[in-house]
Amino acid sequence: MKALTCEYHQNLLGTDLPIPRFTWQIQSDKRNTYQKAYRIQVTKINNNFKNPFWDSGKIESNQSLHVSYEGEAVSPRTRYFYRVKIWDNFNRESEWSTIQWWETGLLNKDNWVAKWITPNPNFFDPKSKPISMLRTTFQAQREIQSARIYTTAAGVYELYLNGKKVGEDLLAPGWTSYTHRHQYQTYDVTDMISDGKNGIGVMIADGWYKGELTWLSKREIYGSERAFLFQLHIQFTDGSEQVIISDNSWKSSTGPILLSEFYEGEMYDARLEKDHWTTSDFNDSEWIETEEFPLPFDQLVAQENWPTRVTEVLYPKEIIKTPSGETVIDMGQNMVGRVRMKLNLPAGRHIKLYHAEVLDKEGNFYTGNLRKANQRVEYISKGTAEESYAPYFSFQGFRYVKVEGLSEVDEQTLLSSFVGEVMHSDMNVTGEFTSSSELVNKLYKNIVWGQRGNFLDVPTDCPQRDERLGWTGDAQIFIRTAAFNYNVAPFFTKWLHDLKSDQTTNGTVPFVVPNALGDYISSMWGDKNYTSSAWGDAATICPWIIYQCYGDKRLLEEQYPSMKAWVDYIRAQGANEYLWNTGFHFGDWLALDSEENSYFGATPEHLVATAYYAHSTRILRDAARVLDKMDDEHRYNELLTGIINEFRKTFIAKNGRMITQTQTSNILPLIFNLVEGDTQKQIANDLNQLVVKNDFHLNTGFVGTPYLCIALSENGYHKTALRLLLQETYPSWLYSVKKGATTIWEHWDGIKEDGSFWSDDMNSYNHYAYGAIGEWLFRYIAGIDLGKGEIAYKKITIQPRISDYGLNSANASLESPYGNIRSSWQVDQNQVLVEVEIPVNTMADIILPGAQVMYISEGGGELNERPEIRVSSYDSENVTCTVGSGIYTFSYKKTNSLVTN
Ligand code: RAM
Repeated sequence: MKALTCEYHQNLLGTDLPIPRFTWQIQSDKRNTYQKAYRIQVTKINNNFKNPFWDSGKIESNQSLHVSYEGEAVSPRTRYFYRVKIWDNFNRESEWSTIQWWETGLLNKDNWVAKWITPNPNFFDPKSKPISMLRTTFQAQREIQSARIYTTAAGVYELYLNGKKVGEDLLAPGWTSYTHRHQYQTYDVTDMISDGKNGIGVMIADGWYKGELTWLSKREIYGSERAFLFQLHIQFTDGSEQVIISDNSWKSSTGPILLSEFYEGEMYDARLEKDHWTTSDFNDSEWIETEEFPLPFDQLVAQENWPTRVTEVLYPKEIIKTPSGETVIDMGQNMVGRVRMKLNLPAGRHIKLYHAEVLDKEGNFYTGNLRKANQRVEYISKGTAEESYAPYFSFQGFRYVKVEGLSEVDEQTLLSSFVGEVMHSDMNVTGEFTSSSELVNKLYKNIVWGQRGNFLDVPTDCPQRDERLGWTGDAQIFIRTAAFNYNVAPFFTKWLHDLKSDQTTNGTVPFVVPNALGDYISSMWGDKNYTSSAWGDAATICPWIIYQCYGDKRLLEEQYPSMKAWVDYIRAQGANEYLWNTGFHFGDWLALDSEENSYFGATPEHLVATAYYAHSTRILRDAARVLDKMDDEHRYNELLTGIINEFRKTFIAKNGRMITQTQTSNILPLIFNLVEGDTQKQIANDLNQLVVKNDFHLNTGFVGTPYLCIALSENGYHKTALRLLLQETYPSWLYSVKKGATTIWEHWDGIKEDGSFWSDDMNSYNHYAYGAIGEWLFRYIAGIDLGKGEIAYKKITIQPRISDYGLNSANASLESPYGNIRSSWQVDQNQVLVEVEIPVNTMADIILPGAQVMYISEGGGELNERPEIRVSSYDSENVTCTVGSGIYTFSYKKTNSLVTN
């Protein structure tokens, strides 16, 4: 038995889920191993499984993902230990797994006894910038057995107990649609509490709750007051309990953080620090009382997402003196997080740090593209040895840091005084991709960095300018790639719950989730509904992808009403129910075939809208099937047929060609299965021709780009797709790599060939959308894919598209729910080597291109010596071997041109 998890976590602290699910991976020394039966036991007393709280008994089943707990109803604040054993197809019974646990949170609002409190408004102007500090003390009455804190804030908070930070989470409670859903966190503080006197302190900043958001400089979107909620339960060894809560006996003050905002940055005067303010013996006689505050409790939910943390520390590459005389630290990587400094300075020294993504073509520090986001961090020293500081409640998107106030410090000291702390949702890494092209490898790294920078609690478009919003379109475009790189199931579970909360009663999905923009854009474009095709479709696409990649049927079920409301919304929009030809749309956003200075690509917006309408309807129909909703399945199947017919009538000419000849117009019908037979061939041919005529350059935007290479590879033009990938001149993926990019840009020409920039009004250098090519790298270059119609990689397709063009090797792995999948190939002259790893309890079709059955060897022996490998089909181009789990090494001489097109 390998990795055993409960709701994607090894040990899960503080969940409100009444029925958690278990998943396990199995190890075997034999090929072709699968599970025949399992048994799960749960106990409330560690190690005591003699009288388990729940025992599933031996269940004959091959299910090893998301097996639901079926014992008695769980109690709040309770730890449950669990273990699993399995029986396999070789009649082997495994040992019991290691013992792991999950622990419930407060479960429902009735279990909150704490009060929301806020700094007294008579003493603290709620508009004031210094961040709030709240504190109290308490006496632990007896010998402590265990202690838990349940806590959250209106704002963002950091909590301290007896002088130490509680947990490693940053920017808790994260960003949700607070009016509907407000996460609280659970911390195990057993080891932090002393017998006797204890002190608690918390700092609260405005954060997403009331701080500045959007380029419209909106403030107080969710509320006007910072507030805090805290409940500590201490269990004593004698079985008694003590509860410490937030109430108006807490006191408040302000301290060294004079300002902290996401866009603006942070201002810290170390001379104002209040030493030991979170310990019990601090003298708070001058602190002011707090007030109880009437925030509701119904919207409180236990943390769903991975917490935000520092996941890596980067060391500066060099110090640059720019032509205009600035001192700039180069981190060598466009990163998101904060700079930590460690300095020895006299008291009162004022240091300013400015953060930028790029230097301009003269090599000077450049912040034009940040718009109103100052990204400025100021620190005033207190004059002690080794002062260490990094912003608490702000984060920056940057590669370069301009330093002011340290002119006498030499370069070496500067280099050793600063580090970059990379921050994002702390998701597990699941993917890896390399190939024989260093440039492609760099592109892949840039894609991963784009995800890290923009998966900071919500999937944002960009992490640096005065925006950083959860644009729905960007999220749906990138989600499949994201699910290769990292485990994003909890991340999207939380975000989709917010999407559902922010969806309006008529089904409209806002442009951004959480909806910080309100109806601004609609008023700008005069549309009554603030939504757009391809953006709102995140409502159907995202839950479906999470279902496909992780087998998460519960999320699909939870989102189903939202998915349905979105499709029904579209149905009510068009001139007839099969067409979406009204309203505002972003269309093929930022495509290069747009008119001069326009953001809107040339592909007709209603073609995009209707194609996506079909796509969402198909997903909804398939989801209805999965969820056994037969009437809906039938209804939406009919709707889909109607939309496809209408799409063909409206957007395909009599000669079987798209009425507009843009790359994206041809991509969409291929990718969304809106055409077949000769029409499909014609459209694929047209797409290929458009690329060829453009000298193997793309000109697609947000809608076309993610699917361009897939449409080509799927329709017999893989070589064209490869040429697009390997294209180094503008516009192409590798163009930015050649220009030194370390992340993905928002515009193909973010930096133009002459070194000048795209206009400041919208030019991010860390925008993951075009990184959606990552999906194609995994599925069509390395060839790791879900079996057709399969979920969670229960059945895998390994189909390396080995080519005689460009690449001669590729290697990818994916930590799937069942375990590691790997596909690695290399071609040397005509000799092909394919190495594959398939996890236990799954099967795979391995499609070997250019192979002939009798010339294939595996692990040094002939195929017919390997009864566990079944040749399930072959033709003149491919041999398909069907296998169970194991590691396989195929080698053969290729017998024909590997990729004909
Ligand atoms: C800009 C960004 C974002 C995009 C919207 C439509 O704010 O480019 O990525 O989704 O426009």
